[in-house]
Formats: sequence, C-alpha cells, structure tokens
Amino acid sequence: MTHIEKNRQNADPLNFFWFIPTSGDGSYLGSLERQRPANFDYFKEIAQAADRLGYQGVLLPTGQGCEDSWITAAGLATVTEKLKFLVALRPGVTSPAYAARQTAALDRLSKGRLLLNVVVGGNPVELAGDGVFLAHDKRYEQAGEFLHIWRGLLAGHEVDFHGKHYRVEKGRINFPPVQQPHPPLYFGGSSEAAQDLAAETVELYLTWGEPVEQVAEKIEAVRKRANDRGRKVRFGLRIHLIVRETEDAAWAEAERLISKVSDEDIAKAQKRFLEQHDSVGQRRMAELHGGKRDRLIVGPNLWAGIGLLRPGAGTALVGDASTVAKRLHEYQSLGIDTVIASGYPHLEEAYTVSELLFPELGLSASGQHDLDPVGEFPASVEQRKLAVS
Ligand code: FMN
Repeated sequence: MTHIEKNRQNADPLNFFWFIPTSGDGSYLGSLERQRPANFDYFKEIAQAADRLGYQGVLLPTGQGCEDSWITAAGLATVTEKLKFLVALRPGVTSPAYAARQTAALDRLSKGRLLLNVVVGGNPVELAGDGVFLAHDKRYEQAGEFLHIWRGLLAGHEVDFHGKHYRVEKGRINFPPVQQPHPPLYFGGSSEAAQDLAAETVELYLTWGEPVEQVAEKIEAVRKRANDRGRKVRFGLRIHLIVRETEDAAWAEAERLISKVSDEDIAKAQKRFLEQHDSVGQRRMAELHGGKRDRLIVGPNLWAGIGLLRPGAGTALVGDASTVAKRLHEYQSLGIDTVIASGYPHLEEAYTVSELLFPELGLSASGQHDLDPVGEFPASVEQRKLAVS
C-alpha cells in the first residue's frame, strides 16, 4: 500500500474550501512589502483558480476591514461555474427580512451555490461602529430570533413575530431560494451561548484550528447539545496551511511569513485582542501562544504564528503534503467533514495546496489527468511534433 493509500483509508474525501481575502493579501505578515490590496479583480483570479482547481467553495468573511461579503460573492458567482460561496452574515447588522431577500436573490443568481456563515461577532468596539451595542450572550439571543424569522420567510411562510429584539408583521418574500427550504447555515463561535445556538439551529459548526484534543472537546460538547434537542450537526475546520515538498521547506516558509513582524506589532495586536474582544473563540486562539514567539508550536505540525498579529483563524498546519494530510485526517476522525483552508498569498497557495495536498487527500486536482508524464499537455506535444516536422 502506498503512503497515499494509507492516508486515505477509511476516510471519505473531505469537502475542501478556500478563502477570499477580502481585507487584502500579501506575502508577509506585518509588513507593507509585497502587499496586495483588496481588489475585486484579484478576488476574481482567486475564485476562478479555486473553481478550476477543484475546491468546492470559498469563504468570504465579514467585518469593518472587509469588502462586503454579499456584493463580492454576487460578483464572483457570475464568473465561476461550480464554486460555492460561504458568505459571512452578521445577524445584528441587518434586518432578517432584508437578509432573507438577499439570500434568495444570491441563491438564485448563483444557481443554488450559496451557503451562509452566521457570525455573531466578537469585537464590541467594531460592532459599536455598526450600531450593535448588545452584550455577548444577548447577541446570540438576537441571532436566534433573527434566524427564526429568516427561516420562516425563506420557507415561504407569512411571518408574524414579536420577540425581544424583532417585531415583524405579515413578513414575506416573493422569490424563493433555489435550495429548499433555505441555503445551509454554517456557524462559528466557541462560547456556551454559541454552542447552544449551533445545536438549536445550524447545519454545520465551524471551529478554528485548535489542537486536536481541544477541537475534540468542542465537537463533543456541541454534539451533545444537539443530541439533547434531537438534532445532528456536521463539523468543519477553519485553518491556514503551509504545505511544501519537504517538512524543512514548509517550516522555512512559516518563518519567512513572520520574518518582518516586530515585537512591538505583536504586543499591540495582542493588547487589542485582549482589550477589545469578548469572544471566547478569540481568547482560546490567543491563549495558545500567549503572544510569545517561542510558543508557536502548539501541536504536531500545528503553528500559531498567524495569530500573533491576526484575529480569527490564527493557526496553520505546516509540513509536507503527506504529513499535513495525516493531520487533517486526525481532525476528520473526530467528525470534521469540511476544511476551509487558506494560505498567503491566496492565489499562489491555492495552486500549491491543490497540487501537493489534494492527491494525498484523494481529491482530484483538476487538470492533472490531462498531463503527460513529462508535464506537458498532449496537445502541445503534438504541436511541437508538427513544428519540427
Ligand atoms: N467574526 C466576524 O466578525 N467575521 C467573520 O467573518 C467571522 N468568521 C468566522 C469564521 C469562523 C470559522 C469562526 C469559528 C468564527 C468567525 N467569526 C467571525 C467569529 C465569530 O463570529 C464569533 O462571533 C466569535 O468567535 C465570538 O463568539 P464566541 O464568544 O462564541 O467565540
């Protein structure tokens, strides 16, 4: 048995998604050198590459620093064919009826390729800028009401609702979504309130890439809460990847990525995470490394360097393709069926991950089967023959 076959045994292929960097991209963290601005034409290049390379979908985040996830996904849907769009939605910043109409419209425009990532938000300073002043658990209470109304409308019901946060009378939408009764709901949040909402109402619970044991605990907790309600929830992992042909090359790339980060920048970012965020998930990410450069290896092949500066998904699996595949299978054995990956810069790394890792995961890297053994397209070989004859 080859090592690829061994890695793959007993495992269904993972659903593998990529990421659209709507707040900008680059080759280094913490440096203006080789930065790429958030630009629709660049997102289009990434989305079209992901579509062609066999990624099933892309995640579009939301926040003050991001280009709008809905508008961006709507544009990208028109220039891609199979790619799904996991569009982040913050319930508190829009009305449920308006979001339901947008959902139906984007699902129709994309011909059923819309998925929603419900993110309640974990930075009260940023949320205040969007007019949201609710405390942590109240935001989840509001999100519960929001999703109740949103579901009813998309299922084609006339909705009357009088809750703590919303009042809706004779609500309805005229144009149904393609996916019935509504596009699937994905969700991220680590607090108890988040786990309850996930258990109650979402299809897939996402976690950032914490060490396997910590992810196992969270999955168990959400699964139990869902079981208590007679429901089943699927699970997904959001993580960065640094995959190279050798282990050494991958770790060298990780070091290179943070080689321009100053200690002052790290201290500032960590202070901001502590002072501004009330997110349990963000705290768990920050606690992995405590802002220390010498505490970045937080599990086998698991590196927390990205979280020194960036909020949100702060860890990466680092290694050669076979090892990274093995690590992903460890998460898969807990019940994870979907991976949302990314890497800097996102265009080049979409190629690297598909070329090196997809074969190890039993995923088809599109185009590969058309190549002859020396890596040239048969057509070009024919053309060359013609040219010399
Ligand atoms: N928060 C955002 O404001 N925008 C996002 O795009 C976003 N994406 C997320 C993606 C994943 C996979 C996860 C796990 C979380 C994401 N979050 C995002 C943060 C969550 O929305 C959540 O609000 C935050 O973790 C606080 O909740 P908690 O205290 O329950 O952990």
